[in-house]
Amino acid sequence: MLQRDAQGQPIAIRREDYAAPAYWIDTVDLTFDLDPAKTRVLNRMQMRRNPEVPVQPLRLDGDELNLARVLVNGQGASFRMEGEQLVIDGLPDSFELEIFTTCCPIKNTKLMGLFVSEDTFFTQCEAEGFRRITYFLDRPDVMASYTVTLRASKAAYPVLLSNGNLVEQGELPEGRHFAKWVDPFKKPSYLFALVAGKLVAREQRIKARSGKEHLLQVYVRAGDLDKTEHAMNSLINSVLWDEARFGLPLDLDRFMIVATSDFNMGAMENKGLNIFNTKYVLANQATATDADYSNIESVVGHEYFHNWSGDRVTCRDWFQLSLKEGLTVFRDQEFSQDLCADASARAVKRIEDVRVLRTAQFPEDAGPMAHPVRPDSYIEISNFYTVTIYEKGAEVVRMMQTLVGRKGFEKGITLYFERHDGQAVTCDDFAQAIADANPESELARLLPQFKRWYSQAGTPRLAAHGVYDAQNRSYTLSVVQSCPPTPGQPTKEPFVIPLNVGLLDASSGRELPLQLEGESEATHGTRTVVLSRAGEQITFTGLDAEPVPSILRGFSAPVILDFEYTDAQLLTLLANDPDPFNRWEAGQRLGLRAALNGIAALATDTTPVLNDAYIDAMRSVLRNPQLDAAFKELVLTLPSETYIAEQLDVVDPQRVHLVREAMRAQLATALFADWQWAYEEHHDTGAYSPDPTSSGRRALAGMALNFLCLAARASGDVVWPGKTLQRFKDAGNMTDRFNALNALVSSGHTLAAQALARFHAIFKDEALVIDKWFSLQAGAPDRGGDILPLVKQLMKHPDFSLKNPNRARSVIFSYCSANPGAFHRPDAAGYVFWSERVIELDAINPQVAARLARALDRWSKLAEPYRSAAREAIARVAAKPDLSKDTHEVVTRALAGN
Ligand code: B3K
Ligand code: ZN
Repeated sequence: MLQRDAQGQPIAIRREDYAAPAYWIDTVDLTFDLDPAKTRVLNRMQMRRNPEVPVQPLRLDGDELNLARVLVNGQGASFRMEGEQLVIDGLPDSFELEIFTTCCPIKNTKLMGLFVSEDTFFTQCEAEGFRRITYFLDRPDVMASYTVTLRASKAAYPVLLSNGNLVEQGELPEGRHFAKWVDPFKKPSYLFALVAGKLVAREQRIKARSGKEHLLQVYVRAGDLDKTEHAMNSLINSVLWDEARFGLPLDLDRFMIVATSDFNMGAMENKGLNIFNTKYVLANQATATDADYSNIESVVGHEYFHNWSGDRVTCRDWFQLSLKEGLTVFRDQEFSQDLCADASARAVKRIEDVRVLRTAQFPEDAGPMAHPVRPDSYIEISNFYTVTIYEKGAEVVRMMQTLVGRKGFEKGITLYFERHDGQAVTCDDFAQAIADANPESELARLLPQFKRWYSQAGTPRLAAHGVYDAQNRSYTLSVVQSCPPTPGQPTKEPFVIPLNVGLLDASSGRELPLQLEGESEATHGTRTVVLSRAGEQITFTGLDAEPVPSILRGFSAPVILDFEYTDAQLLTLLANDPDPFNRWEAGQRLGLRAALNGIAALATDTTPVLNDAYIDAMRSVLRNPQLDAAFKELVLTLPSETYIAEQLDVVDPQRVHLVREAMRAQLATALFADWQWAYEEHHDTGAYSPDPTSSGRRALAGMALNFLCLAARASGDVVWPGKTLQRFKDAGNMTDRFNALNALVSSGHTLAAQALARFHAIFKDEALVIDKWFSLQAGAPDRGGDILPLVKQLMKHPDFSLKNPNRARSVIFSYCSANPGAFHRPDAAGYVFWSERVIELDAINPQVAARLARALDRWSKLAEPYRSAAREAIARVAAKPDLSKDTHEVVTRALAGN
């Protein structure tokens, strides 16, 4: 229920209002009688007053609970309800509180609290779901010891799981049984979990460095056991990696992962009992793509790493969410990189991560939902599980590592866990620990200013300019930083920015030694220059000619770099930069420049054209025997429509789409022979293995097939589409099969229909594959407005369901959030569709609805008629009475944006 103030406005929670809890909960003893229609929950807590807080009534959070009984020290107690809160006055300093409630898991479509998915009970408590299970101090700084007894029908729910160790189990009358679990670690309520149902497990015993044995389990439904090997291997690798890289061991005898097909997000790090969306667990070569394999590895790692960064040390309040999320994303990114066999594969991972940041987080930081990595206020915390908290938060941690060095960072992590183990702490505590472990570092010297990364929203911009002084043989880079206003933050102070720089010789492309003014010797390779003022100059000496600067190598800070590169300079970087990130970036800049010129030219009716130099450069990359296939695939991928749109002040999405499609068509035709060569050279990857080298080869072969089908569309050639269909039929793994299907669908070839039908027939019983089938169609390039009618048709398909988040995302989000060329229609029908779905979903699942609501975040940048139509659609949603506070917050912020 939406809580409103006297003016009828929903209440915002503010960081500055944080106060310690008035009571502590030492132990919680929960007994569940599980029943889908009416589950009984007996909650017995040992509590005491917090002596550091003035005496006040106890206020327990609740949400959609039926309260049956409240006992204090075994006696009936008087209490009152204030909204959804249960309030008890006149309590002694310490007492036992017993609360008996019931809830209805089968009707829980929000998937928060206790819910049923495919006849199995699951929970999701982060951030505020525990209050939907029992009345509680549902806040992360209240940490308690949990004992949990689960009782249920043995036939229907043979497996009963909760956090920690199984201490007792047995039979009960009437075909029921029970299991009792004790978690040896104190935890906040958001880490509580239970699972009950018909499940089977893949098991593996491992020995840690200490010699201690652990049991690892991956629980799934009976038919899915053959899809758990990769998740198990990822888990084993995670355990070994955290111990090796940060000295952080597994602290439990048993570590469980359970998969469910109904889940609002990717996965959840409940102590010892991680609950996962099936999408991030189940994989075999027939059903999962290389991208699925790599996502599973990251998400399994991510949740496992939370065991320390999140569970052992947690957040004091939800404003500190990035304390655990930013750090844990950083850790999972490092994990995936460390598993790579070589530098090229590491760079590919870095480029992929930066691409996510720039296509999703930069727009967020420039839009109405922009918020600092540590927000100052929220209405609904679920709306703040964002790319800013996660991905920008990870970049902030990465900058700390850059400033103190890899070893220094490891020391900092050790100190952080030594200091704060078992505590609920803040982002300040984290930064302080890293700095204190490295007292001589630039981070320690600049700490208060560095922490502006936590408090100031918006993406900083670096305007850089280079001047060569022939007389002094010097080159001076002037860098001016700025950051645009964001909601509630009209002005910004300068950031601390670690800037990785190198110089290339303009004629040979070779890397030049670096000698800063005042230094007696030159160094080789990349230098980190730490910027902290609004404007700075960096002068390099000993240079015989104007060099080509390679700035922001490895994307050393989450900023936008403006530098007036000439095409020639970019071509030099693309051909020679030893920093693979900037090598890729040079190609992106060239592609972006062509796109922006094309968009501007279209206004005067000239056809957009990629110039020969660009085409030749792309051919050289494609044919370069020194480069890996995965890297080539990234370089040859044009900047996305979303990324191009972000560079424009006023966006005509149709024009962006048209120009990018024209560029793709041109690449297809101009490089036709090269694509044939690339396909023939890379399509055979032998027995399936998801490693970076073979997945890179598959990615490049898939890209080649895509361009070959696109070229065939223009030329009328039937050979390649035919070959593609054959490839689709013969493929030995899902990656090759799906790439072939995609090539037919996205080129709009007539063979696509039969391939789609066949694909559905083969995989009709594989929900995750059927999601791909929906998503491919809803996300296909629009031709003359054909996608929206198709999307509406797909929603009538018997396999479609709005209640299953994965399925809803596969159709609706693939269209509204991931297919701008199809969604932004001049007739506004896409927006009307969007507003109807947001409203419809809001009544079922507010978290999913609020995510979808964000699809129009950037409406105020749109050109007319899109802008007015989008605003109207948002206003229509906002005007709906009884909106959840999730969706309400998103749409009102969007409208306030302009
Ligand atoms: N911590 C969870 C996210 C919970 C989202 C709640 N709306 C997953 C993760 O980041 O690992
Ligand atoms: Zn996380």
